[in-house]
Amino acid sequence: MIGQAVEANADGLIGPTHNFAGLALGNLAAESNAGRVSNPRGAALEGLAKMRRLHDLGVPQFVLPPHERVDIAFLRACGFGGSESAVLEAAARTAPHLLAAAGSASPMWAANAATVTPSADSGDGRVKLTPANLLTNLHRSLEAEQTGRALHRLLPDTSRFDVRQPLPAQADFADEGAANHVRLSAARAGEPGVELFVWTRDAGELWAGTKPGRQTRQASEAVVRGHGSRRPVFARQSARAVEAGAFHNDVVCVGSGPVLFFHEHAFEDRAGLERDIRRSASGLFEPEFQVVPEGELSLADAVSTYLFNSMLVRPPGTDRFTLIAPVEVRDHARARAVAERLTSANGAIGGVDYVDVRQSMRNGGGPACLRLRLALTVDELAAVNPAQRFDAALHDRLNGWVERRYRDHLTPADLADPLLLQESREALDELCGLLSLGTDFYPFQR
Ligand code: SUG
Repeated sequence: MIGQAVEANADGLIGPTHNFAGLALGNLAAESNAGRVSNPRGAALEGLAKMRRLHDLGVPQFVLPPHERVDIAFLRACGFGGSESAVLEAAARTAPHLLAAAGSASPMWAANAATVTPSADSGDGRVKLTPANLLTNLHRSLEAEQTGRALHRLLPDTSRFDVRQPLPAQADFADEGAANHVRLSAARAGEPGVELFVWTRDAGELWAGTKPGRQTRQASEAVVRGHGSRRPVFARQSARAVEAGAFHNDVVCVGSGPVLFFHEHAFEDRAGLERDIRRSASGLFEPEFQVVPEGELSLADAVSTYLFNSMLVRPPGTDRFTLIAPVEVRDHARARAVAERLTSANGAIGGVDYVDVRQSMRNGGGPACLRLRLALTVDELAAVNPAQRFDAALHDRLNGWVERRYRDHLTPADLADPLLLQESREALDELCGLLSLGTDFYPFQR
């Protein structure tokens, strides 16, 4: 029997070291903002306000904790020795790029935390999660282990949730998680669905692009095997989209329920993609493809506004989707016109709501990047760690915590400040209490 189901979100809480270090090659926003002064406090408050918006719409919302940064263990593994202050000082002087990698707050982008297969679609009837190895970028390759720990805390019931090991940490298996995965299903939640796995390069090919292809076909196939995915569809993202700055598929495509909303040039073989999805969905639901042609919005404008990095959510009790779009879409005439056309067409998307996550956007992270989607049955939802469930009271506590603990300006050079390390650890130690994460969640606590 098919149970009731809901789509919840777990957002990455933006950490105290949020900064603009220009670490992500091929991510145009991050490249162009390198070296700017960031506002970690403002960033975290923006992220919390977005969580509040979803919570107020009635969508179950959870919080994923930031990771410990600066990652001193990583710097030690790179050969720096002595006291922590000596490690920071020597890294800043001789290898600032390693310090920047060790200090990035990149775990905020929870869409890259893992690939998630709902229980209705998995081989053994459990929700399957594979933490992404994120090995294309040095700073992001430091995330997988702590992410796995965080997912175990969030989803402790192993009879319902299977948090797996990341794929082998080798370039053939480069994996960026849910940012390259879309799950489509009937409008009624809880039905079996179709999983779209989008890859950018083949492990065996000589990559001709000037920007990295972060997801291999082999990685997607390994996730499908591990999850026992019942109805996987594979599609290749277009090289053109990667070159235009779509370093993840969720920069040019978003889907939920039966709706797949994407740019004309998002995929190498659009006809093949639509055919394969229709075939897999046959007997389950009728897919609805909402395609934006280049003439209506160029790929370049899609990347700069992050229209497709909107969230498509269906608030409980409503029968149409709301597009949760970044304010950059509202402020761009052509992108806004696309959103308005969609919502006035009497189709599946009924409204658009704008959120301000500008600090994250400057690093190439829009509303959809900040969240990991969890399609859950009602029983599974009840088994998620309740201390990490976002509500008005937790919002107040976390706002207060950010106001007290976070700096309001930071440059990549500030990562060398031993005081920042100390402040960050004290903040995370307090957070463990707020989210009931225990006293051995972070490396510095052990
Ligand atoms: O991996 N930016 C992230 C943005 C991730 C966005 N996520 C999704 N599209 N799902 C990245 O490129 C920039 C950090 C810096 O340069 O300081 C960064 O890592």
